[in-house]
Amino acid sequence: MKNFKLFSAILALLISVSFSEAQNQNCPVIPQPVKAVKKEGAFLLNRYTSIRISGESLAGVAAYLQYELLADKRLPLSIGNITGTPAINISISRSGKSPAEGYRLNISKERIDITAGSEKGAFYGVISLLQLIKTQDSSELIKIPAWNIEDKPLYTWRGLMLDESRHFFGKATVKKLLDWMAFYKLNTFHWHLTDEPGWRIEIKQYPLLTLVGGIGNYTDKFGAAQYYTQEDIKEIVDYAAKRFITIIPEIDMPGHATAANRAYPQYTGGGNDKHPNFTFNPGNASTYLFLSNILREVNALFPARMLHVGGDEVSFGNDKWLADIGVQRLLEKKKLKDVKGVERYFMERMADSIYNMNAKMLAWDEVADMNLDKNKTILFWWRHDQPRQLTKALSKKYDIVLCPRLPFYFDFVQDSTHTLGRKWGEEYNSLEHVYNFNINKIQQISASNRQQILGIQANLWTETIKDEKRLCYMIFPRIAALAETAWTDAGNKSFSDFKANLEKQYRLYSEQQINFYQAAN
Ligand code: TNX
Repeated sequence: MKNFKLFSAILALLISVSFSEAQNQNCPVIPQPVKAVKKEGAFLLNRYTSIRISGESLAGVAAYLQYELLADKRLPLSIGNITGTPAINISISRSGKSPAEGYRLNISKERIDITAGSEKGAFYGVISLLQLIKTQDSSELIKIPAWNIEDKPLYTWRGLMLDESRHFFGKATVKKLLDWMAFYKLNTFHWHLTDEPGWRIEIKQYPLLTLVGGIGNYTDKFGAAQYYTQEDIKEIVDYAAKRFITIIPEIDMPGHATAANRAYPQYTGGGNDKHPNFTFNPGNASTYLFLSNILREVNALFPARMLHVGGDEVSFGNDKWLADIGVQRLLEKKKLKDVKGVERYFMERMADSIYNMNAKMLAWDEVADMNLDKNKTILFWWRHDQPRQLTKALSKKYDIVLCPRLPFYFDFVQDSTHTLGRKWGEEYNSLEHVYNFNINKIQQISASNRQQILGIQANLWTETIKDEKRLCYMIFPRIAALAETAWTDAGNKSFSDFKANLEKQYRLYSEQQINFYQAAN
């Protein structure tokens, strides 16, 4: 009898151990890791814990962890080989086997180990550790529960776009956004810097772009000029780089060019009553020089070597093109048939000049109609109601970022009762819609063209967003759903677990005075 009891106890133990080993427990990290196994015990973090790194290339990653713990927990840790202290060990193993951006995080009672194949992977290990620390209930003692985490992202492009032409938010807001992007392992910040209301980036060769073009915004036509100097840009690019975030600048053309045309009317291609001076003039040879000079400066400011040139909604304001003598000559000389042909000529010519800067050309899905170098072009599918454009982009073998309006336009409201913000008929973008986006549900994407999809991105257009408070309301918590959808494989996701984890994030938002929407569903 005694033996039987012992036997069944051992059996129960074995079963529970193997069960917990096999199961991926819901870990309070967003985005949910690929594999997370909870262990017994916890690591006691205190001021005597040190941070050790395997090489100087990890100094920045260690410093990030060090500063976050000081700022958030008032814990001043030291970096280095301090013997006799329990340590957080961060190391790189360049065996070539570790997946890009992947990491392992092992927490035990005695030590914490973060190992990765690259600095970026190590940074994400640090981020997961910080999330485990910050989501603990605050107390004097910081006990980090023991976890063994093995992780890597689903997509290489995990993006967020901010429109600062319609309304300008400024450096402090952008930095805050970059902090949260890093906290959720988003790695690409797409910066929409020019449009109808305002031009927001200093170009040394053409100072009027900001001095005149920077005046006004969507709600106040005559508001004082607001823009980023080239020094500001450098500061923000560096800030992002420390968080392993790449910034993609967007200079919209040939449409959405109104602000530039106010500053330099000699390049305008006209517009109409609703969108005056909406376009650049594709029939004027000096337009191409003007725009290439601008893009050269922009390319020098952003190390990404990727220039987004819009290319969207040209038909909103190209009414005057065919009446222009320069455009008429162009039609004749290049044997173009119609305005669409002119638009194609314009984009292809700009593409040439971008390729000559050794940069990639990025553009909205309208550009799938043109013939560009598939190795040097990335297209953004945004018109969810035009799956044709996605099919076209796929068949032309372009790399593609998916940012369909539904569910990835964060200027769309998140609840049926909300009125400030856009809807698509009755449709809107709830937290759950963002969370449940699944590439497998898009018919146009098959196993054979799947590798052309670089990833996903949410776009924050700001016609209806005037200040940081409103901006945060539209971003939080949808940014967390975006991040998990971009990082975690569908098979590993669960909306109910995500919602449970989100409760802890709400606390963090409140602590940092983030105005967020607490989804009811
Ligand atoms: C479409 S997406 C636009 C933007 C607007 C947005 C509003 C795209 C390429 N163009 O200019 O701000 O809709 O939701």
